[in-house]
Amino acid sequence: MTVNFPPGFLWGAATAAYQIEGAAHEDGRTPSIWDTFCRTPGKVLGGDTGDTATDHYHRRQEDVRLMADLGLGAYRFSVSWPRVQPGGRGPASQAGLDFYRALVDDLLAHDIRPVVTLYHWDLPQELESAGGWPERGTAHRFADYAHLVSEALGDRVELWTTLNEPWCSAFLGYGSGVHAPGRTNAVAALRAAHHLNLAHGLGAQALRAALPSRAQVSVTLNPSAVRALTDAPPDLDAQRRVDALSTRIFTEPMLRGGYPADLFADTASLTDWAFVHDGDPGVIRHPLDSLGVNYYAPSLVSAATDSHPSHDDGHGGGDASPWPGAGQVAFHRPPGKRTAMDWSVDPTGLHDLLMRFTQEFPGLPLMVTENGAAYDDKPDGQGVVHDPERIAYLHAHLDAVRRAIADGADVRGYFLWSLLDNFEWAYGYSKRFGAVYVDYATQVRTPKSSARWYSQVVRTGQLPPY
Ligand code: IFM
Repeated sequence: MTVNFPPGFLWGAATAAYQIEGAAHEDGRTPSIWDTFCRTPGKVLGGDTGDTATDHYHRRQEDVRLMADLGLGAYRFSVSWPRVQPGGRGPASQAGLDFYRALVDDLLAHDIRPVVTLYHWDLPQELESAGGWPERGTAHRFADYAHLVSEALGDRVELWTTLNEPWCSAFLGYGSGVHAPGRTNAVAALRAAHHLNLAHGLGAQALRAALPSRAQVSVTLNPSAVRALTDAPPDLDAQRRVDALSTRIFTEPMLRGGYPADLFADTASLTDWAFVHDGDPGVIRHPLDSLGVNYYAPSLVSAATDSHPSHDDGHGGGDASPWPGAGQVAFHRPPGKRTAMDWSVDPTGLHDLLMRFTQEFPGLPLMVTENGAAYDDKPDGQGVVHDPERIAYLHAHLDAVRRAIADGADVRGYFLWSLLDNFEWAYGYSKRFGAVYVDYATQVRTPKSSARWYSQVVRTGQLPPY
């Protein structure tokens, strides 16, 4: 049966600056923590860097035409902080801002709504050298940066997102160290999480102060759809711990104004959380116009036992953990199909998350700001890229969104990750998430069969039978 999505549903695709732009040394851009990390031996597969990426900085117009050909209604991209405010403080780079002004103008000329994310992981290296996210000052620098971007783009962008997936910035960047800046310190990771929350609150305030009242302010999280292996109390406790560290550490302060008590208890042997100052909760809690949810795969956990020792959750890091205070949690491989990231394919996790937030935060609109899958796509002899697994993945997950809407969730849009194959962080260019194939030697773009399929969904607002 063909099913319809609500009128006005926003259909889009997403990217992030460091993953696609390239032009790392042009027009005054200074290095970000990812430029430094890529140059640290052994950190990124194959020694890949974002120096050229998909050369979007120079192919902006071609890429916007591609989006228009697909019929996209919206495009979610991030602004590179070190491109528009070199060094992370002080005056703006007009050349950097001009790039985003031109991008937004191109999008609007094609009736594509720009959705700006201010921070998708590319902290200016100077700010990391001054302490990075574990230091409070970084949150204030972020607010200045938010102000500067909103002044430049506020007349033409209505949809704003402060941070993308702060869990990754804090816990992969400072806990397991598999992301930039590659530090492995549990307390630094918790401090980073708090200062990212503070940055969100201060940034949201700066946006509201500078933007016209029609502007909408949001944040994008990657909440964990975490399941317990059994209903036994120790396994349920493992689930609770991971839920606190992955999801409630952000949703509770951002949407309710305080950290969960169980998170403080779980991490009490590591820190007394004195870095949370009086007044911070009131700053972090900021009325949002929507909550962005990124979803790829669920997690399956239990209490660690002799037969199920605590082991890697798939985020790497060896002995260093992205889960401070959850050392006794064992992560399991859920059964079933997997993507090229070795992530399990389970759309019920997306439905569960959308329903959970509907129940926990009634009245808060939701937006699926990322969803997609990596597969080992290759052009055939005719240069055509067939990716039936991605079509199946997208179909199943859009069906989960459709079911959530039918069950009462107020989901306003869906953004496929990603428009283009791109730099997949520590995996370099080895993982292809794009609906559009990129030949990195020539930079030629070839829409995959999933792009044509998605285009039909976008144009009709209907999910065809599968
Ligand atoms: O590529 C990333 C993106 O930058 C953030 N969300 C997950 C994607 C796939 O790993």
